[in-house]
Amino acid sequence: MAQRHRGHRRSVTIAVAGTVLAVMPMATPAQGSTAATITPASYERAVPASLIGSGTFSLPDPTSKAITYNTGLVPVDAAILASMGPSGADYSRTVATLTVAGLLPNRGYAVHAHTKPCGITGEDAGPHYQNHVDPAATPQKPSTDPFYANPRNEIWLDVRTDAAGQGTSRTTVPFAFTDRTPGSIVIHEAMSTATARGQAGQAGARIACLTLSRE
Ligand SMILES: [Cu+2]
Repeated sequence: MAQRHRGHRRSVTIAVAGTVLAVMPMATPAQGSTAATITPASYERAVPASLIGSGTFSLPDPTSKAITYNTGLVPVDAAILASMGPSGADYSRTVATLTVAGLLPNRGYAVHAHTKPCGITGEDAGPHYQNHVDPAATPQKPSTDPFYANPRNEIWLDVRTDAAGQGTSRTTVPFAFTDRTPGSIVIHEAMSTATARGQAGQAGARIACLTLSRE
């Protein structure tokens, strides 16, 4: 619980309290009928964004939401469904779920939320989404510090398929989305995500990607 009130979240709360009048008109479309009752105190408890994505994988194409970069491991027409949304009485947590079908049977796939939407190459999805962003990470050298690259500060959805190539996974993380949300779900070549110092979060080549949208 103490983590919620440190660092990033606190700075957002303060900024909102000072600028609530400027924020309110922009918030109105998303808040619907509750807009009239928004105050600085209640705004912080507004429901965080929910994200969803689904599709069947296609070869890289700028208009596709679900892209495979390795058809040997993620065949064209394999299917994926992912969702992320607030959980807990005060929306302080986020639940993420993943369902896949048509992948290789009886195989683990390492899967994470990444910061940006999918693109023509796997690298377009950016680094892993982190709640507290590793200050030492750079585009050339992504976070491998297990203090930041772990399944409580990132969203890991490593999945194992059954004999029919279907699988589901689910995780609950102890943070809510504030001003940032993930842009995609990336499937990696490795069968699970590394956790050791210097390797944490790594999972090999990016073999497929699903773009997430606000629900
Ligand atoms: Cu990843």
